[in-house]
Amino acid sequence: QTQGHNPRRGVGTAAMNRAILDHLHFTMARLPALASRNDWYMALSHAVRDRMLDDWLASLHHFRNKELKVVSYLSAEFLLGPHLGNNLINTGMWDAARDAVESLGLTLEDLLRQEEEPGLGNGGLGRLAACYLDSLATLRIPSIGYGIRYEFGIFDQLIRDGWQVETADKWLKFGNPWEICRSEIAYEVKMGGHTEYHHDADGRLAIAWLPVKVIKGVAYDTPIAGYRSRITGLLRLWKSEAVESFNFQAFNAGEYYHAVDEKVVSESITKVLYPNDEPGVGKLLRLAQQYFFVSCSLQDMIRVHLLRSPRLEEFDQTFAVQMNDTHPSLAVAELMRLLVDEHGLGWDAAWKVTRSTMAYTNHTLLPEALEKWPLQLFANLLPRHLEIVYEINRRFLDEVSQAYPGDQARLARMSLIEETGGKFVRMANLASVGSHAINGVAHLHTELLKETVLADFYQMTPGKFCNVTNGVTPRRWVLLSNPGLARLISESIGEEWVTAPEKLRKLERFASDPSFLSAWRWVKDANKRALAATILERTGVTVDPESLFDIQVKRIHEYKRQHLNLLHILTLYHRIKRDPGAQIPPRTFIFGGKAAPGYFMAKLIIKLINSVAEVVNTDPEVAGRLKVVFFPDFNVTNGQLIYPAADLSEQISTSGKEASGTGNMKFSLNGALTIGTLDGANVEIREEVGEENFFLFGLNATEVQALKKSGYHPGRFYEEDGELREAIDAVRSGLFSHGDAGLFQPLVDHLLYDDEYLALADYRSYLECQERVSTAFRQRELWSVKSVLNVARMGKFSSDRSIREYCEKIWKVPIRPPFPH
Ligand code: DL6
Repeated sequence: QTQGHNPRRGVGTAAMNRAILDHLHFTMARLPALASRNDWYMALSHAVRDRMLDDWLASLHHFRNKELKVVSYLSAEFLLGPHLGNNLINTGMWDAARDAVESLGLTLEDLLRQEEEPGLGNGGLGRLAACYLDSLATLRIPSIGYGIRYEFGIFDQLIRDGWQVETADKWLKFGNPWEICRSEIAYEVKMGGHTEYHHDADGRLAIAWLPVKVIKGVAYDTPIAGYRSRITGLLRLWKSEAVESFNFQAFNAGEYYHAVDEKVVSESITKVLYPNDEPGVGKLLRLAQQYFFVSCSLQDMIRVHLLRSPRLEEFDQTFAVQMNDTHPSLAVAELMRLLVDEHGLGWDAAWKVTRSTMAYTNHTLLPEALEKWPLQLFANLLPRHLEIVYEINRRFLDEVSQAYPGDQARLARMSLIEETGGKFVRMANLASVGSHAINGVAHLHTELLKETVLADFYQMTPGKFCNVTNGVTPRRWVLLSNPGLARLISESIGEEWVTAPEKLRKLERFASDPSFLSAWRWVKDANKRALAATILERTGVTVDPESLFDIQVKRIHEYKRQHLNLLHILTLYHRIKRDPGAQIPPRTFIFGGKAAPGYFMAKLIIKLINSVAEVVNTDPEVAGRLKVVFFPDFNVTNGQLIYPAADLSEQISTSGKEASGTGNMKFSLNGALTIGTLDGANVEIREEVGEENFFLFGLNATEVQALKKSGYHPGRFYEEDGELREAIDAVRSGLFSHGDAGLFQPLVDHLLYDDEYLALADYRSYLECQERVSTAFRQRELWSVKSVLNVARMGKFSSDRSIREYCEKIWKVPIRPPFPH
């Protein structure tokens, strides 16, 4: 096509300008004079999407190449973050779009702000999936992300009187310009009912599943631009619909409301994302969601495979399927059902291909987070799958008995069915048995997985286990969110680091260059000022950008220990009140994160943060020295503003509890220093950046286990440490709750009499470490050196490296050289 004449193509400013006006007119049906900001955002987004389509269609066509194995990433969550900015960065259209928008009298910044981010995930696991899509497309690996098109994503968090209030995330309310509904790519998904056996004409046993309900899953496709790779990946999300959305019999009989019953029930499956950290047991709708998306995805994959080859025994040559945690682990039973019941494969052939296709990533060691479904609930929804699970289990337990004769306890532990205290289907066991590879998400996590939750499976099949440490995409998390830093880095060492982050090492030699260090500080200060302005706007709190920005943003959970951070703040508060001359550099403590709506203790922690903020921020005796902020509604968009502005990153979980963490990587990649325990990927971050550039404190995982085993008495730490006592007593006194001594009592009691996550045991070590932080921050030059060295040595934590490892170790997909640009 001739550049500039076709409004759908051409990436210069003039072409973009015409394309935006064209979409405003023909897509949004608006005159410029009457257009709202959303009209302009939609017009720009459509113009950008048009320009992604040539590459996308070429990429989709490429998938049909029989020689290529396609990675299928099954995930109940994709926490994508806003598309527009990322697409402009990855496709190289940023400057043209900005200029075009400005030529229309608007600003790109304003239009970027207009986008409602698709919050289709809870936190780390979903965001990881989004980073992996970016890397898969950037590395030109044929891939499809399969998931659920939730109508309401993760709730929006408001703070009212210090408490978290949840509101529905209506992300689709103004339309979604990035998705394409493929009404003709739709599958039927059966649910409930019972099975019947009969012999067919040839005398073979045939199994019929007679469901009570059939729901339709419709594909919604979103293009995922690789970074300058000319490859656009595919995210295919399923929306549930009624097979028949309108019941004419009911309507004709005058039952107008019943006429749409089916539609309402069917659509409820993909209505809302479940917040995690909620007790999973008993949530029929969640099990239905998991089955629904897994079934649609596998039916889709089988369709694609059959376009290439009629032999389903070769399915594993067409697809490598990665199960992102156990949420999609029904895929094991569903693929067996599709192969055996619907496509006539024998059990052994089906099992062989199922196992060699599937792989399982575990993301948590917390026993309460390991999914298991009440057997009866499972049987009611998925009667055929329960039979398949039983058969897998019977055969598997035979193998276990042969390997470990007489070991009944082991059999009971490894069984897919838990039978002590109620019957449950254990999804981690199903995923482990049905996969050829099982991986943890950081070295320590994988080791602990092998020693604890999956120890029996490791002992029986050690070769299945491997580690792939998580990573994050430097495109969204540096280029897009920290343009000042990205520019400074590229001016100094060239642009290669964006796809070859090991090149960041070249920054090391600039760490001794005073003018570079001052430019580095200038960037950080500008980011801090930008965050300070937003904090003022959102919370009404004025913070000093000169102060140390000490930030903890992540889900609120006791194991992540936001309350340990609070104990430090309270101790500093008391120290300054006791000794106004105390040498404590001014600090701004910034928290952010959502608590699961049903997690009482996490919500109480949010209330306490806000209550402490109220007292500290208005106490003239600490004015200019301490500020505490709870940044509401932490999400990807807000993260893009927050990570670049941090001086100190709080990664203070109890050692052995955080599988990996990825926020830790984003902070460090943006030049924050970390205060952290030896937990998750912190261990590897410290190894990479150097122990002198990382503030380490606390018990390690072995010590945590030993202390627990020997009998942990948190009360002793309280008795023996005066400052700790003072901090806790202040909370229980009502000082932060307008005299209501009872308000925080549950939290205090929890700490004093249980303290499952050892906050009191680590308190003193944390405090001493924080003093080292304060001392270091006073030497600004040295701090900046450490900050540069952090960024220089974070190359390992690019999600490109993680994806290459998955390709090599698990998917057996060839790695292609970077796209030349
Ligand atoms: O692997 C991604 C992310 C890790 O970085 C976090 O450490 C881990 O807590 C998180 N896990 C979950 C667990 N959800 N489930 N099940 O989100 O995964």
